[in-house]
Amino acid sequence: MKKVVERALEKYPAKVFKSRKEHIIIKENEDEVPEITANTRTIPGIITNRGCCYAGCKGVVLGPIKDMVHIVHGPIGCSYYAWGTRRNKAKVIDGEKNFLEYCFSTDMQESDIVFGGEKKLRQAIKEAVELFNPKAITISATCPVGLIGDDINAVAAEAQKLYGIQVLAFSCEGYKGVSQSAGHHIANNNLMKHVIGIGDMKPKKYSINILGEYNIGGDGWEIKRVLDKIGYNIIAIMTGDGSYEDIKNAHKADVNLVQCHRSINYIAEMIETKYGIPWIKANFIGVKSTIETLRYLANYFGDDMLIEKTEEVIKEELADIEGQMEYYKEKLQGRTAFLYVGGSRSHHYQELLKDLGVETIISGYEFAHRDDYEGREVISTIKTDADNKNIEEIKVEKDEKNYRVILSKERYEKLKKEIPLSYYGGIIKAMNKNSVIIDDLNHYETEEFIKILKPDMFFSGIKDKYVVQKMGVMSKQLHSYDYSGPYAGFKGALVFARDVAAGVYTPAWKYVTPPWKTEPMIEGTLEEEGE
Ligand code: CFM
Ligand code: HCA
Repeated sequence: MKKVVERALEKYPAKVFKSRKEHIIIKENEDEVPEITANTRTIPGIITNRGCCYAGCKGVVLGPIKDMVHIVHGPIGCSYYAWGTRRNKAKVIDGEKNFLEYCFSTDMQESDIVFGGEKKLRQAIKEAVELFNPKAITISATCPVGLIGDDINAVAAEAQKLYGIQVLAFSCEGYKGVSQSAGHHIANNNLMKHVIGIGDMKPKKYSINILGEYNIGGDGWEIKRVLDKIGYNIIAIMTGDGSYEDIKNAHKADVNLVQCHRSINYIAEMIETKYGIPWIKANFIGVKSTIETLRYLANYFGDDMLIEKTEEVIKEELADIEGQMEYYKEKLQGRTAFLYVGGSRSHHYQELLKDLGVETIISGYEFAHRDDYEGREVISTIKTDADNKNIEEIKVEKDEKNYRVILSKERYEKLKKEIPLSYYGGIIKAMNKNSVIIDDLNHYETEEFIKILKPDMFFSGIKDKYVVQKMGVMSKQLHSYDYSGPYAGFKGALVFARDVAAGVYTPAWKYVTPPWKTEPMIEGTLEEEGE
């Protein structure tokens, strides 16, 4: 396997080879968790799949909150690209507002770059208030704003006074971090500082939040359907089909379920410190994972009624899908996958693929940190560099008025042994011996690994899907789900199984020849098939 990696990288200049090697590991032993280099700058000139800090802040975390107007302060291109492409669905609730179909931008021009854009931003906020009357506004800065020094915080503070609604400024200029990840952190900080904790609703029994679930293709709705059936009361989903009103009350929940650890673990941790609410790592992708997560949650509350109801719902849901899942498993069993998404799905989807008998032989993340690879136990050993230091680390303290002791110390310690309480173990432990784990994969390496490892299917994003598809390998987008979904929970697993089987079995593959059938992959001559 080591040779495989060397072969994939052999054309690189020595310096690039040395750097990229640190981002690629092979799991040589079942119980080994090797160290990986992650969350560092992409080498200039390399075609990475990563996005920018603004994408992580506005696009990922803030964007799905439907009842706030999200103004992008910058040239129109940054907004236009992000307009509706992430498929974070939302529904209008009676009398409430949903601005997700709009795209609000200050449309900065050259003259604004030269003379400053604050005036334009003030005007944009005024128009947004007059035309849409939102409950709150966010302002996200793109690259030029930071470069010319517009003071978006001052404009936001002034507007907040003038209009009497919250106006939050996010200095998430694209270059602020090495990837989207910096933007997640910036968005988490401001939501924690200004929104979470200001609501005063009276919570019901079994109140929960789901953190890091963005309702792509309707995933959040499918998860909510099952949790509602069991009897949980979801206060806030952050931020899929999200609402400013709900997020204000997030501090009233009894537990936080964390689906995407990378994008929101900051809020989970800060809520625990400030309000005493523990979090559990969840995974609603995959049938076995969904069952496991539901059992963790029931165990957390330790209520007999909930435990019983959970088993009843699991039985009911399984009865609905089991036969068909078995059918698709027969069709897909024994195949291999190359799985490469942003910061969570590359792990979560391995579990769903396992349900279908498919083994992930190579995987990794665009922008995750070492803890998403190696587990949270390594956090204290992660070295900080100038790029990390650029992102504010906010310190929260116990809120004496709203802090609740939800679990006694003894119960906390006991549960910690049984469920992933305030813990995430990372992707490496979930992968098989000899699998390749790769950080910040680039287009060149994608093609090399496809040729060398010959996976049966490739799961990634818009930028590389078609290259690989044209190489003759079934390719599927796991960001947008290729406009399908939901893929979460029980019913979602079946939709995924159907889509993957359809992709693998389409007769179109007869018309494409993978490169390894025409080009020799090792020195030597090619012989005709069958000889
Ligand atoms: Fe979390 Fe996400 Fe992901 Fe992510 Fe993203 Fe996304 Fe993703 Mo695209 S929040 S880390 S920054 S699960 S937008 S919904 S699909 S890269 S793997
Ligand atoms: C982003 C959003 C993205 C991009 C998807 C892709 C998404 O990172 O800005 O590259 O296919 O999920 O929409 O991750």
